[in-house]
Amino acid sequence: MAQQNAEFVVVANRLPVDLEKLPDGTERWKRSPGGLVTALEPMLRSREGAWVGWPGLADADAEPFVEDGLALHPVRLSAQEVEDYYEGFSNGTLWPLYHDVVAPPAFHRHWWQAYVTVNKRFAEAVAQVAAPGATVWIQDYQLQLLPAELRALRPDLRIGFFLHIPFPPTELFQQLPWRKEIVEGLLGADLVGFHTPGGVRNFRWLATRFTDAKPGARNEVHYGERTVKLGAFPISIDSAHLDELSRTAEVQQRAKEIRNDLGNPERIILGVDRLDYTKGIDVRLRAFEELLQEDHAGDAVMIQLATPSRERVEHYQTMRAGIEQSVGRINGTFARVGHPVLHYLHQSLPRDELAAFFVAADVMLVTPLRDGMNLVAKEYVACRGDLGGVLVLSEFAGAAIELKESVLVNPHDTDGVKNALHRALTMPPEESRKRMRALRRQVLSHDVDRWARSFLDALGLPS
Ligand code: ADQ
Repeated sequence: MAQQNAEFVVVANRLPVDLEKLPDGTERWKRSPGGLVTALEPMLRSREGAWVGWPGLADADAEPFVEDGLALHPVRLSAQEVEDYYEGFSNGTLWPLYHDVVAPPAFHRHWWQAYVTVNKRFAEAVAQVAAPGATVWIQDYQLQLLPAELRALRPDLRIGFFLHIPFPPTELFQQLPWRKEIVEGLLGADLVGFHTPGGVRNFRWLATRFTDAKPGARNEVHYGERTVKLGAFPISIDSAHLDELSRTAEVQQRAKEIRNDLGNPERIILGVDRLDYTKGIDVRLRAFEELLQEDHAGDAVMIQLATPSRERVEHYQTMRAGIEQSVGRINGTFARVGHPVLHYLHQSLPRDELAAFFVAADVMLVTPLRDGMNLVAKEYVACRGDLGGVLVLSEFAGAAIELKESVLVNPHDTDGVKNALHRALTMPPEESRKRMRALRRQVLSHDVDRWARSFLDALGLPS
């Protein structure tokens, strides 16, 4: 393994590449593009960067390698660890707990043990890779013990942590049997970042309640000899690139084809999500169904695109069955032969195809019960250079703080969502254009580069 020479290290549960096993038993690396990789790649490449993460395949003994100047360091997870640390504690305990308990979290001691073991393994891997005095940026809820574990091994490092999901209200966080350990883990960082000021407030209160940390200035706590900075850094997307992609002749043409394939309805309603119970897909299906029952949907067709996600976790299997049953019921009642009112694709689509759907959609329904940020809302706005389309957005998405000119809804209020959908379907173009113009001003001026830069500035990494 390369010895302690990376000046800037990103650590995430997953590497930016996936290891795939082919049917003949051989393995190959496949790039997994994402906003985070795009935003961080230039910084990583320009300063001897390294990325530490799991390659996505259990029991894989992959060696570190360099791709295009970026050093990739795989961390091994056994099949049992994938089950207990990843599917178990990360996605069966923390994910529902941090999303306002919209599904009941399970607390299992053997899941917790695996979480501790894997976090320690990540700490050892990073300690081997980081140069003296290097900057390390840890990503997300799977690695909340890593800041303290790493500091114990390498007190010379500058450590930042960013949480991509909401940090929950204090009463909910306190359900966690290992609440003190998690807070102490995070306090190992020099800077702990959240999407929203609410996350900062909740964490600050818990830090002073469950550890010896003392409140400092507004966004600080004093912990032992150190000061830990806290901050809100709302993540974003590669706005300019998506704007450009959506304007290409190919994407514009494809958007027309989609409308044509749907039978040229008056209005297209769109939902795009990872298939996750926090995203409120059921909420919007119910609102659409009721609008159809009341004969207020006009000539509208709805499309729900859902990327397969966490298919081995039980809550996800139950939710998927429920959604697919609703889709069947709605079409069974309201479709005509050759004209479904609701199209459901349980598929992951390429970027340009997704952009074409955004361009085609007259109403974008984003109704999570709770979401750290929600990038889909921002992607829709970035694709609407024509100022067309109306965004309906849940108040419980982090994005609602910035995207105030959307039609904001409470996803727990079915009548409210239904009325908002109706309002969006019938909104006068002058009003929708005005709103979209304001939304675009926000999204295009606050992109993912600006997000990364503001976090790293606060952490003290020189440009
Ligand atoms: P996610 O929960 O995955 O992210 P989100 O922010 O909406 O949620 O990002 C999903 C991404 O997947 C988007 O880029 C979207 O375009 C893409 N996607 C969804 N469905 C797709 C499909 N069918 N085909 C192709 N692509 C699809 C977590 C948090 C969020 C936070 C992000 C970033 O839960 O709250 O915004 O991290 O911090």
